[in-house]
Amino acid sequence: MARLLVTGGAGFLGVNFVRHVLAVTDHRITVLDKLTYSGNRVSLEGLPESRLTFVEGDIVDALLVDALVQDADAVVHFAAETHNDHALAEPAPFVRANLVGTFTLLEAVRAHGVRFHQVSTDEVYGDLALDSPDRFHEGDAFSPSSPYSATKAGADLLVHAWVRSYGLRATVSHCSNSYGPYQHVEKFIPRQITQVLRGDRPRVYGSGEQVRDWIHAEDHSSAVLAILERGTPGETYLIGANGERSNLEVVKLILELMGQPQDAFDHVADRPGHDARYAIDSTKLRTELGWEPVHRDFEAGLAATIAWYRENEDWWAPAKDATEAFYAARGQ
Ligand code: NAD
Ligand code: TDX
Repeated sequence: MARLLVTGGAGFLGVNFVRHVLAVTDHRITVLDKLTYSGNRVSLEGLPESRLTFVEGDIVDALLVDALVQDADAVVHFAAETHNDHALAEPAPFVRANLVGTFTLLEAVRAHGVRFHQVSTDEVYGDLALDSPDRFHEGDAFSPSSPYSATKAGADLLVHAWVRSYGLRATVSHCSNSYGPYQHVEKFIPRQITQVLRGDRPRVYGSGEQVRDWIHAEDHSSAVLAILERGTPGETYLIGANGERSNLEVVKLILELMGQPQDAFDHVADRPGHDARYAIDSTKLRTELGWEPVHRDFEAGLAATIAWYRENEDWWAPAKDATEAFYAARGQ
């Protein structure tokens, strides 16, 4: 039995990971989360208190981080500022949480010789052309285009430097866009689902031809656990499930699954610097660690996600008005 420190465990992917680990292992988990606007304590309700401890705190707080790392066998680092539209509006919190926060954790795991896993994004590799067959691979050079992805890339570089310089036992994963329960309503899929649930129209940035490579959050969780348990320290793994779809395809599928006409959405102002396409080659994770996704049917996964938001309005409704006010001020 291991003791895991999970940062950002009250956010979308962190909650899904905590729930997955508690279900399939006998590990004990301490969650460290600042409960920013995107963290939600309610998402962790109902889980066994004997195996889950929640600490409200900041990953930039070196004393707190050191004390928690000291008691852990491994740290799984999800905590971050994660929304591209916020990063464009106000990048400072991203530099603080993503760069200084990761640095603070690295210093603590270095001091105590603790295994570390960095949860990162495919966006560090920049974007791909819409008409190219290319996909991202582990050896590709970082080329982030946005304030968010630049801070994630910077944090990943710190991890690699700590591995090389201090012999840290660390792995890094880069995942494509995830969907599933407990995702904040600011993100693409939950925003459009909750628009329809409220009787409003989905909003597509620009042409909507941009492509994202969708993976269910539960598959992300099983991949991170596989890397933690069987990955080689120092190595990078790309996580993806061959889920490429344009934003237009996704919004039309949401409308169809929710019984609405396929043209019942609006095109709104585009995102500045909008990345065209992300696509993951996850061959290394599959062949070296034997990982496979469970959710291979995107339509079924999306229908289940729609059902979750339909049934959990109490969870998302408190954040919806502020989210839409933020977008309205930007013509989105
Ligand atoms: P999220 O915004 O839903 O959750 C982030 C969590 O981190 C929140 O609970 C928040 O309270 C916490 N947090 C933020 N700043 C903190 C700080 N200073 N100290 C402690 N906690 C803090 O994000 P998510 O979608 O769950 O993403 C989690 C991780 O996965 C991030 O590192 C992100 O870059 C990465 N990622 C996400 C996706 C995706 O599609 N969601 C894809 C690839 C990678
Ligand atoms: O209302 C919208 N309309 C729209 O067309 C929103 C919120 C988004 N979009 C577009 C922008 C993107 O092309 O949908 C796509 C997905 O947007 P986001 O959900 O904001 O995700 P993205 O910017 O692709 O980044 C996500 O995946 C990688 C996560 O937010 C990151 O944290 C993760 O690293």
